[in-house]
Amino acid sequence: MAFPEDFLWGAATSAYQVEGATTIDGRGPSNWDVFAAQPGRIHAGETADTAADHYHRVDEDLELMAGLGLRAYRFSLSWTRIHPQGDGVVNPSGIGFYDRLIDGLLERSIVPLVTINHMELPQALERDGGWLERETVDRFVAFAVAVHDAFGDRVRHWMTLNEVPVTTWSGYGSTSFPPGLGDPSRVLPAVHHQLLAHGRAVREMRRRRPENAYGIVASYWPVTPASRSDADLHAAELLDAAYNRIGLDPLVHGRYPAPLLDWHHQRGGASFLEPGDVEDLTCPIDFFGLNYYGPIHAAAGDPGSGGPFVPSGLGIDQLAPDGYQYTASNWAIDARPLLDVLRTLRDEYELPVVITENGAAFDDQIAADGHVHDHRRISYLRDHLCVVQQAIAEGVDVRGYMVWSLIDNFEWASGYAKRFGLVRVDPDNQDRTPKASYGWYRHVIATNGRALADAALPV
Ligand code: IFM
Repeated sequence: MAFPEDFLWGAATSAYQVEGATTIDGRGPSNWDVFAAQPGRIHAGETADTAADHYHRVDEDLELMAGLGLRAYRFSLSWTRIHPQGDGVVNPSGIGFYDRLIDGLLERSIVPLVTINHMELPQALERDGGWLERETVDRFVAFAVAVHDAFGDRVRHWMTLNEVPVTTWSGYGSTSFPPGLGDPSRVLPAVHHQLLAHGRAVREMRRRRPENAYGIVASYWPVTPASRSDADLHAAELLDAAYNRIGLDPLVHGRYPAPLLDWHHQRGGASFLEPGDVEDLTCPIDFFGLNYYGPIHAAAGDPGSGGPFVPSGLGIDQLAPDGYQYTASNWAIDARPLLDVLRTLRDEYELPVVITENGAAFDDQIAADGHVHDHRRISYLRDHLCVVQQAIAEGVDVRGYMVWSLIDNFEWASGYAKRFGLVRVDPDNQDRTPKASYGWYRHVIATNGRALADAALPV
């Protein structure tokens, strides 16, 4: 069992989580700047003002990528570095920063994979209603076209948005992301406008450069019901619709999952589909960017129940059953359901896949010898890569795999408490220390995956 010779071995980050430099060189305020400044929103009152200081350390980070032997690097563009007010007026320094990053990647033979927007919004657009407004769709399309015009000659792989369902449930359904609305009945309209923005942007970009590849990124959390009772099965079906199918069914089948639409209308949610929308949603894509972390276990609950991933309102309890190991984020570790997800993407959605995120947070410590022996991360990555290898052997068209994340970064409401990186970033001075997983992954890449079978590697 081998990986294709042109397999995109990569690592990923996102702009807000690594760049820092939020107030210089013409960058405008993003909704996360405003949200993070509000007391009680982020763990320990932390902000992303410095993050991993990637903006100033881009050359050092390019060298880390080259040292790892990366064939691909997935990153996102800060909307307000380029369009500071979200109104289409360009800040040339923003373009300049990404020119430098993209050229640095190409000089090192690393394929750039660009996410146009990863979970943030210009505050100017948030103030005017954010994704509840159709106007934001037009603003996003203008941003996508502008960055595609600037970088589309060098960037071949484009992803419009990252994890629309998670972002929207967290910010509109719940209060852990901006705008912190906590009104589940607003989730579907806000999701719909983002998917519309995606489809229209793909159409515009493809018209300009049909030779490029266009997709979208979403996480897929396989849902396991607590029992075979009707109530638990229904809870699992609703959660699967709310977190997984909502991001795919509209784009491929042109419709929202029925259990979710029923739930929305029962709650008195407004209708949101307008003539012509389905045609825009279903604009064909070339690949699906899959973020996989693990399964969710769900049971029927009362209207107030929920969990880290399940906002109250769905009437679903999220469980943490025995028999699993958990990451520092308290996410169950299980690589096996990834195989079913990949088969579903092949059989039901017929989409080629790039695994755009996979990884885990652990409480990494610097040992007395000065190294970070993150063997649990190595074991996590190895198990998931073995599943990817099996899926490829079964004929699933998986074109690449990106570790989340290249470097430790700002993990949204968890601040700097959750560390996902192959490279440790000191929270006080942002110094970089490659972890054991960095050396392990370098070996896996150098052998095009054959080292996965190597018993001598640390596990
Ligand atoms: O850090 C996030 C990323 O921004 C989106 N996918 C999941 C990661 C880990 O929580």
